[in-house]
Amino acid sequence: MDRKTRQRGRMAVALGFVAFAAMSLAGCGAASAANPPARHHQAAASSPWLTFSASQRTAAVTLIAGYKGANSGFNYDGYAHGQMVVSIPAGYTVTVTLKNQGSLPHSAAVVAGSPASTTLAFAGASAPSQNTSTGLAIGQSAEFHLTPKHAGTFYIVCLVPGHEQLGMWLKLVVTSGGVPSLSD
Ligand SMILES: [Cu+2]
Repeated sequence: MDRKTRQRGRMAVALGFVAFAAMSLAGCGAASAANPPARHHQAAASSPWLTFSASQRTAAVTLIAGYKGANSGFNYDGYAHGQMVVSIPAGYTVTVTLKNQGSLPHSAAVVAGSPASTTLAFAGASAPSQNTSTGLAIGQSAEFHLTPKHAGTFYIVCLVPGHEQLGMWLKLVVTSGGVPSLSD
């Protein structure tokens, strides 16, 4: 690699970072404009909590723990007690990002059968990846991926003891077709 190529490489990285930072800022703006623990029925592509690519069969779910203190802070994106349903078609690869904006540690794990279950329904389907009962420290983020192969009903739950009982869980429905969506 000659020096010019290297400089161009560095420039590209710098530009990429600026673009990323701008996107992050835009993302925050969009989230706060869209805000109130929103009644966003079928928000899908325009939702701050779910984006997807039908052609690549990928989806990204953002879970903000302790969002605006709803349900005494025991919520994801302002929702608790299964109020928000995340629907993902089987075969999609889903990236779930947990951001802890609450005042306590929290985690997010995908379980089956009942929200009270503490057994992961998919290998590695938790954030943080270890110590889910200790949870993610305040202000931290972590992500995990899952690719559900079959339709079914699952739950996204906080495994910090007591939190699920206080309502810190959402529903995750794996559908046999369609596109990803959110409903409440
Ligand atoms: Cu929690």
